[in-house]
Amino acid sequence: MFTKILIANRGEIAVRVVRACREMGIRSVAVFSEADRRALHVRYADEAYPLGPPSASESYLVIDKIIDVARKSGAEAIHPGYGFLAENPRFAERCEKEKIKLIGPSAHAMRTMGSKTLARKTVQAAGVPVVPGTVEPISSEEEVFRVAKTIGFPVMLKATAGGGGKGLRLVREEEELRSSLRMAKSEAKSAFSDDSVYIEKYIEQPRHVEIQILGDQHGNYVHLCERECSIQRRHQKVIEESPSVIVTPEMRAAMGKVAIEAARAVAYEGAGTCEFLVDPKRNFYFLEMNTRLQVEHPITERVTGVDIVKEQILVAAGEKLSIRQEDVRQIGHAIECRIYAEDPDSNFLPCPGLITSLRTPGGPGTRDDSGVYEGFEIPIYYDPIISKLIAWGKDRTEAIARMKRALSEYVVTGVKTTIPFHIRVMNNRHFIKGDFDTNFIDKVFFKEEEERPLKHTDVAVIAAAIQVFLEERKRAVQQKPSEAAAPGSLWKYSSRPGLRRIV
Ligand code: MV4
Repeated sequence: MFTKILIANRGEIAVRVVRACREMGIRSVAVFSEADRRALHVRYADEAYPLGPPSASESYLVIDKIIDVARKSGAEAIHPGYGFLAENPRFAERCEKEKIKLIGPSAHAMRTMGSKTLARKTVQAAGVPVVPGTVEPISSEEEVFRVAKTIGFPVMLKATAGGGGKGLRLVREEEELRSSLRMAKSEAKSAFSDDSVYIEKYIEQPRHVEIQILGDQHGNYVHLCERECSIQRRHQKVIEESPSVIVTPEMRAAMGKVAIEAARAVAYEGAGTCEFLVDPKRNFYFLEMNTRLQVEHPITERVTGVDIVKEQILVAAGEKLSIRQEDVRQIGHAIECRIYAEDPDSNFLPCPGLITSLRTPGGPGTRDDSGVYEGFEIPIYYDPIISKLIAWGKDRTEAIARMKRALSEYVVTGVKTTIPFHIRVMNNRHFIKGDFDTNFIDKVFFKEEEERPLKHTDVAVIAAAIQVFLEERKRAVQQKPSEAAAPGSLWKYSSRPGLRRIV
């Protein structure tokens, strides 16, 4: 086993990996940019080394700097977390050359899955159902017309180097095809310096369901069932759950089996995820494979009891997976809400800044994976995530109730957060029924909230609340000085919880 692991990441995921190391008796090495000098991952790790300027391209993304710290600290392995260098095959090759074990799949697996056409070709050959379309980039305008007519409109043009929503173009009819192709190519070129695109049949009202897999160096594979990730905004997941309400036991077994075949096709090692689109008739199609630990891995850990990060470390050290497929059980229901320093009332505008007070929820069935603390200033340079709140229950109803309870306990001041938004989703009738697809947030949730007429009872409640507020203020002002604490003092309010503080 390794004695020391470098974590080439920051924030909550770096904290998550440090925790696994500590439990396994492995020393942890943190790296940090100038903006992260006081970050939690730096405090929790056994050692920490500076990387330089705040901008990721001058710190967390600089391969030479990371390798240099690994050398200096004597780390035998590097955990890349997610984002930054996690799916970079050049980084994987460099680690190989330096004889430092990268905790993750080979450069070959990353490269194959990184090219969306090569991934489609490879998994299709392994018997995995892919969305109808091309497995090679489009070579001419004639070809795009021919293929689109064969598979039928609507179609989607996608960047070969894409993934995660960049370089996508929906084409509803033949007339739009030529101009859409030009636009898709120019978008792909500016985003990825690679203008190649391919074509797929457009799946209407799809759900995004993904399968977590684990593989070791001895050819053993297990899948850890599915995660439902359809609740997304601008291709960023906001709420995930496991199990998915639409996945039947037969479907789970079938999706798990093909996910393992996809992994086997690239001799996959470590933790990985196969994303699928599921149409309203429950047909499923491979979309892409993520060759990293994912943000939402805790919900799978919660329902299966498997510590995915520990398994990653074990298999990277050459050990066999600690579990067999027949031991995998999905127990109860887990939901994750990603809590961001963003203003849901201003189009989710990022609101980084100082966290002036913080009280995290606890109690039965909750987990809060966070990289922040009271007094920490969320830097402007990175993803403004505050935490991932996970609630577990014996069934979906209990998981939702616990999530609502935990969200109501959560207090963050100093920055705006997405907590109120999550509370609204947990109360949404479509969400409660499990009736949603990838269009839920924009086309259903916000639209419905905007159009909802104000009921007379709502107006009465608002009027009553204003009345109570005014009366309380009058009472506060009328209090005798001997009784009333100084304005703004918390003494009075701490012993009399019924009294609201009037500022
Ligand atoms: C699709 C699709 C419908 N049909 N492909 C968006 C992100 C990228 N990973 C693939 N995406 C989609 N590909 C076909 N052939 C619909 C989407 C899509 C989507 C997928 C998953 C989660 C959220 C989404 C939101 C909009 C579109």
